[in-house]
Formats: sequence, structure tokens, C-alpha cells
Amino acid sequence: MSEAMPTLSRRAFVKTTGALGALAAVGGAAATDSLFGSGVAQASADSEEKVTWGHCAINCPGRCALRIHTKDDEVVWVEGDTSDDNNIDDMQVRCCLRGRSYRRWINHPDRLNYPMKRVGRRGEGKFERISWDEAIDTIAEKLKYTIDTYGNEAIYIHMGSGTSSTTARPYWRMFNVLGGSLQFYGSYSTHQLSYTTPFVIGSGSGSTLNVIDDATLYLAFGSNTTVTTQGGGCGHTDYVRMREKTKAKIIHVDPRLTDTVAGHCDEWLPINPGTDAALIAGIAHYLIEHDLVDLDFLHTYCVGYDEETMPEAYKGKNMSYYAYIMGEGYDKVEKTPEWASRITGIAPQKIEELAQEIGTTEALFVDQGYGSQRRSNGEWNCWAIMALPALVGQVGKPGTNSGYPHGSYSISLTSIPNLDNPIKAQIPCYLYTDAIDHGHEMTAKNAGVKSGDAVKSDIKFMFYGAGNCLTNQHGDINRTHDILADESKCEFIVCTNTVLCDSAKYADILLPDSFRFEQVSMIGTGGDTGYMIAGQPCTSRKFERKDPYEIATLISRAMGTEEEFTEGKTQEEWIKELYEKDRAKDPSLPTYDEAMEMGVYKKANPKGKTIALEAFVADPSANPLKTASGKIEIFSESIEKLAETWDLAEDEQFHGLPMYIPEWYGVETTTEENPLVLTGFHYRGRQHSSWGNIDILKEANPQEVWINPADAQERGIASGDTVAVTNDFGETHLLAKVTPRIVPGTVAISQGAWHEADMYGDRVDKGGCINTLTCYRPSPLSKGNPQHSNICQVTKIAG
Ligand SMILES: Nc1nc2c(c(=O)[nH]1)N[C@H]1C(S)=C(S)[C@@H](COP(=O)(O)OP(=O)(O)OC[C@H]3O[C@@H](n4cnc5c(=O)[nH]c(N)nc54)[C@H](O)[C@@H]3O)O[C@H]1N2
Ligand SMILES: Nc1nc2c(c(=O)[nH]1)N[C@H]1C(S)=C(S)[C@@H](COP(=O)(O)OP(=O)(O)OC[C@H]3O[C@@H](n4cnc5c(=O)[nH]c(N)nc54)[C@H](O)[C@@H]3O)O[C@H]1N2
Ligand code: SF4
Ligand SMILES: [Mo]
Repeated sequence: MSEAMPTLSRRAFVKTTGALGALAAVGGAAATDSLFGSGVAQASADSEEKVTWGHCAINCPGRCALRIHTKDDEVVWVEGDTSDDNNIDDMQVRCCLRGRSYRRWINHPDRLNYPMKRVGRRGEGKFERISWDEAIDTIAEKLKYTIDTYGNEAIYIHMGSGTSSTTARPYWRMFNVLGGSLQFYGSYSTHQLSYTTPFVIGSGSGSTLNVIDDATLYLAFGSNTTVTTQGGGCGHTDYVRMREKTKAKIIHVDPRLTDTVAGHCDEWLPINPGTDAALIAGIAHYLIEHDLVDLDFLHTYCVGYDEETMPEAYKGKNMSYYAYIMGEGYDKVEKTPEWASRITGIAPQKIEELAQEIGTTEALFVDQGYGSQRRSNGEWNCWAIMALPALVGQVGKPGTNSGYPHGSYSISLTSIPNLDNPIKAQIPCYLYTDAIDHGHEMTAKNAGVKSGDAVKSDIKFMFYGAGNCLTNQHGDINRTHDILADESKCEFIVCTNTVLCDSAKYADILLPDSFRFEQVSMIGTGGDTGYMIAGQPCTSRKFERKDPYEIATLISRAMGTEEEFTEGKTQEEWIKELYEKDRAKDPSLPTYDEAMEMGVYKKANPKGKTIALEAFVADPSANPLKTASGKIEIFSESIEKLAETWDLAEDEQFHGLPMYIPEWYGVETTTEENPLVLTGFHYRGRQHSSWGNIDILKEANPQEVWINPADAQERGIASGDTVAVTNDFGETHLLAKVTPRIVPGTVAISQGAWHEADMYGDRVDKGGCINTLTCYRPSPLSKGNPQHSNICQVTKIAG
């Protein structure tokens, strides 16, 4: 199967079309295969092809430009940005294979076309078509009942990352006009990191990737840039360019030899998952013993490295990082490279060699992805990674980073205002099922509730747009099912989606949404270079699909709040007005009409390169960090106090230091029944669960569990065998990939495969969905999702 291609070359074709909506006669057979959904018409050889700009809106840093080719009002093929206009850094915001396969999603048999109501049990996936009037009336009735009976705090919108643009998420505004809803903070993406960073370096600040051009050593932890930031305008492209340009040695620390490592890196440092803080402690020990720490930097810019820089209240108590490393701290264990080796699985000599390089290199760029932090001890890993460059004074100067994930230069466009939410309580994002089950018992001390002492009501009404985080993407699907299936708990669930994903099966009312490229849309983002994309609907509206702004307007009308919600404006009028505000701030931006015609507009970083914490290092008293002390905190008094005052279980104790804490489900806590560590990763073939139903992508990117030959041999497993991966939480079946690209003792499953289980039967998942096996227990400090921290057993089912 191949995408239909016009006989003209793509580049020649683009040159002939130019302006938005321009029509170009394309000679030759531009035939299409009419395999899917709405039935793409077989276009006649000389019918006219139309091209519109659109953008990808799934939660991916790319936000790539799409050039959507249609004939007879049907999409025939999708390509990326091939324009040479407005050329900066030879950058084209090209889309990846997922973006290019949108045609198969737009017309997929799974695509939702009509509003529906549930007729089976929650999770069974049985629905019946209803009218929009019935759908809206039912939603309005339940909404009024919920507000009258339980108050606005019983309403909740959970995180769903399936769509974004300046007007893609109007539902917070819709509820805020109605008196608000329970809020969440953090995300599934970076919860541990975004919670910890304000304590450590203030606001999250990472250097742009092109800063590595001036580095001599690039050291990345849990980062798979070429896979997780694909797209022609962002990370992957910037990384590849950097890799070709820089003189820096490139080292990646990861339990897996990733595609990023495979593409011309100097070294892969295989590490046991969840042990980065131990590796860094071992490195710190070597640096201290060999006088390679930068004491001037630590004493000027940091708090808590040694006694001299400890906060007053904690002086003389052996609570500094130095004391922890040298065996004088709370556990009296010296963190030698041998100690670190036993935990990380990295040889002591290798740790010493790396420490020597770190301590002597001219310009060190320490980077991290989000993999090391999406763990039960994630806060300590990401903090230790931020402490490492400070130990050797490699911050704020050319070629360096803060240890925070590398940053970008973005064009940031203003979104439709959410307005004020009168309900102030915020739950940690990962605890939404607890807020359904026993929300009224959740407090700041036992569940990290922010902006108020407690949640007043359990969640009774959920509105869930553009996500699959109710089940497929949340931890422990079997437990989640039990909570959602109980209709006395959350009484009403509305989902909007483009397909019947696993979460949507729990909806009481299911609404069919339009993609961003099926409506007017604008989005801004960037990598080393900033860019924005403006697009128009590629076809007329099909079936009874609507866009989010329309859906929110209809619900507001039924609730009597349309005027406050819309302010009398259509979606397009909002987009124009918001954009004009952005242009008033930055007059270099093109006019609205120009932007729509250009599709992609690019803007160079005026600084060329952004170096993290540069101003702070240049003048720390004039530019203090937004931490409690204004400095980099290697000891955090605030976190130490949380440890003293919060309700924590026996195995949840922590201190205000970036120390190594063994994981609950990790290398030091495997059991006889579950002897292997199970870690996750984000996959090339999908964006989470998005595109997880597209056949050609599934074929090219099979759902596999990576297992080391030593572990496979013990179990009689060969590549291509079907295996069962099991633990206390569930069972999933998938293919085995036997490979030395994963450390022994650990197996890895990519997250996001479509959950396929009979939830009212045996609950065995045939889709290889890792969240059948993940745990819902949040990490102790940030209450974040530890979805990469698991243990399991793997057994062969069939060869
Ligand atoms: N193709 C693709 N791209 C994506 C996504 C996707 O689903 N598919 N999702 C997007 C989204 S929303 C996000 S948040 C980002 C996610 O980006 P990340 O969270 O950075 O991606 P992961 O693959 O989870 O983790 C990155 C790497 O960390 C490794 N790792 C796991 N645990 C540890 C550890 O304890 N220590 C170390 N050193 N390494 C570890 C993994 O093996 C993996 O190679 O990606 C975005 N980009
Ligand atoms: N075990 C494990 N679980 C994880 C992770 C992990 O690393 N390991 N990663 C976590 C992370 S970082 C994230 S960000 C989450 C992501 O989880 P989600 O936010 O649930 O992301 P997706 O799975 O991509 O689901 C997006 C949904 O939006 C729908 N959609 C797409 N376009 C539109 C649209 O225009 N309108 C509407 N209404 N719907 C649309 C898609 O069909 C899809 O069902 O998953 C988290 N879950
Ligand atoms: S999934 Fe990401 S890289 Fe692929 S087209 Fe969409 S935004 Fe671009
Ligand atoms: Mo994410």
C-alpha cells in the first residue's frame, strides 16, 4: 500500500500551488486506494487537487505542518512542509510517518461520526447513535443535577493530550463560566520533574540544543531525542544537526540502546532503571576524592553542598550532600563507585573514568529526558541530574546546561482565556481515580492537594476531551476499571474523541470531534528555531462531527451561559483576535491573512543560542533564581520540611537531598514471583495510543517486550515468540524481542499500545498495553505517576 502520489515531483508540485487553497491541475494518475471509513472516492485522472495547510495537534513537540491534498472533498494524501519560503536554517517543518498517515486515521472504520449514548456496561464499548439535541440535553441535565447536588467541585476535566492549538481546549472556560471545576496540577509527562525543579533551580530552564556546538562533553540521562522529538522543526532535526557539528563526546545513559544512541553517539552507558541518583552519587564521591568539585562555584551559587552552605537551621547535623556522599550523612554509607556499581550495574572503573571526564572536560552539557523521572523515585533522579553540573561549575557558560531537559525557542501564541476558576483545590494529575473513589478524604498532607486543605467532594461528573488517560494511559488499568465501572462513584462521563479508544468505552455520552486540520487552527512552537502554523479546513464537515468550540458553545447554550462563553465570537473570530494581540506584542509576525497563506512561519532565536541560567551565573545577586534561597539548591529546606510534616508510609521516607532511594518496584525490590524489572518507553510507531490502530504503522512497529538474551535463554524465549508478561496487577500478551540492546534483568515495553481485554471476563490484555501492569501508587514527594517503575515475570506462550 502506498500513498497516492501525483506524477509531478513533490517539490515541483509545491511550487505550482503556492497560496492557500490554490487549485492546481495535476496530470497523470493520482489514483487513491479507497480502503477506509468514509470511502475515499476514486478520483478521475484529471480531476483537480486542492492543497490546504494544517498542523498535527497530538501531544508531540513537533506540531508539524501538514499539507493536505484533497480531491472531490476527500483527503487523498498528506505530506509535510516542503516550502523554501521564509527559509531559516534550512528548516522545513516536515512531519514524521505518523503525520503522513493521517489519511488512514481520518477515514478509519474506528472514526466517530455521530453522537452516541452507552447501552452496555462501562468499558464494554456498546453504544447507540443519538441526535446532537439528545446528547446536549442529557449533558446539560446531568450537569445541572451535579452542581445542585454536589457543587462544582464534583466536576472534573482530566488530562488528555490529544489535541492542541490556541482554541482546541475550550472546556475549562466553559466550566469556569458555570462556577468552575476541580483542578489538577502536573502531568503524566513531567510530574516529578516539574514538581521538583522550582525547589532546585526555580523555573525550568534548559539550554537550546545548538549550545552543544560549544561543548566538549554531552551527557544525557533518560533521553531519546530522535524518537521522542521527531519532526522537521524540533529536537530530532536539531539533535542530528548538533551531532554532526559538535566536537563534544556524546554519551547516553539509558537501560536501552535507543535509536538515538544507535545513530552515531560515542557511547551508550547501560544503567539499571531507577538508579541515576546512585550513579551520580558515585561520580560525586570520585570528584570529591580527586579535588575535582568546583568549590568556588558551589559556595557562590549553591546551597547545601557542604556545611558552609547549609541553611542555618540545618548546620552541624551532617545533612549536607557532602556528608551524604562521604558516609557521614543520615545512612552513614559511603557512596563509592563500588557502592554505585552494585546498584547501577555499571563497572566501578567505568564510573571513575566518567567522573574523571566530567571533572576535567572544558564545557559539559548535562541533559535529561523525562524517562528517569517518570519513576517511583523520579524526583531524586531528576534532582541529582540537575546537581551534577553544579558540582563541577559547568553552568551558565558557553557549551553548558543546567541539567534540566534541553530547551527550545518557541513562538508562543495566546490561547482562548480559561477565565478564573472559582474552585481552587488542585489534585495531582495522577490521583484522579482517588478523587473519584475518596476525593473528600484527600488533603495537602496525605495526597499533595494544593491551594486548599482538602477536596470537598468526590468527582461525580467527568468531561473528557481528546485523551486516553482514563484507562489506557493511566496506571493499573484493572484497578481503574473497577472504579470507573461503579456508576455510583463517578455518575456521569462525557468523552469527545475521533475514535473509540479504550477510555471512550467508559463514556456515558460519546461525542465525535474534528481534527484541527478539519477546522481553522493556529499553533506556535519551536526547537532551536521558533515556528508557527496556520491552517484551514481541508474538507467540508463530514457526518455529524463538530469541533470543540462548537461543542462547548452548544453545552453553554443549554446551560444559559452562551454569551459569557463565546463573548459573541465564532472560533475563527477568536483565533484572529488572539493572534492580533500576539502581533501587537511582536510586530514582526506576519498578518493573519499572510500567516494563513504561508502555512508555516519561522522565526530565528534572536539570541542565536539560549544558555540556561546565564544571567544568574553572570550576576547572582541581580538575577537570583526563583528558589527559596535564590540559589541552586542541592539541599532543600522546603523539601526537608515536607518530609517532616507530611503523612508518609514507612517506605516513603525522603530527605531534602538528591539522594538515591531504592524503588518500590525496582532493581533492589524484585521478588521470586516477579524477578525482572519492567520499564517503559515512548515508541516510534505511535504518539502514546494515538495511531495505535493504524495497520501499516503497527506492522512496521510491532508491539514487543525487549528482553536480554541471558534472560530469554533462561525462559526458552526466542525473538518473535508470543509471551505473557505478568505481575500482581495483571497480564498482557505480546511478542518477544530478544536483544542485547537492553540491560540484563530488565525488560522494556513501549507505552501506548491499545488495551484489548474483556474487562467483564478474564481481563487478559492481548494488545501488549503496559498499563495492565503498572501501579497506581504515586511517588511520595510529587504524587506523580511512576509508570516506568515495575517488576514482572515473562513466560513463553507460543513460538
Ligand atoms: N514517537 C513518540 N514521541 C513522543 C511520544 C510518543 O509517545 N511517541 N510522547 C511525547 C510525550 S507526551 C512525552 S512526555 C515525551 C516523553 O519523553 P521521555 O519521557 O523522555 O521518553 P521515554 O521514552 O519515556 O524515556 C526516555 C528514555 O529514558 C529511558 N529510561 C527509562 N527509565 C530510565 C532511568 O531510570 N534512567 C535512565 N537513565 N533512563 C531511563 C528510556 O529507556 C527511554 O529511552 O515524548 C514525546 N514524544
Ligand atoms: N505506562 C505509561 N503510561 C503513560 C506514559 C508512559 O510513559 N508509560 N506516558 C504518559 C504521558 S507522558 C502522556 S502525555 C500520556 C498521554 O496520554 P493521552 O493524553 O491519553 O494521549 P493519547 O494516548 O495520544 O490519546 C489522545 C487521544 O486523543 C484523541 N484525539 C486525537 N485528535 C483529537 C481531536 O482532534 N479531538 C479529540 N477530541 N480527540 C482527539 C486520540 O484519538 C486519542 O484517543 O500518557 C501517559 N501514560
Ligand atoms: S507525530 Fe509529532 S513528529 Fe509526527 S507529524 Fe505529528 S507533530 Fe510531527
Ligand atoms: Mo507526555
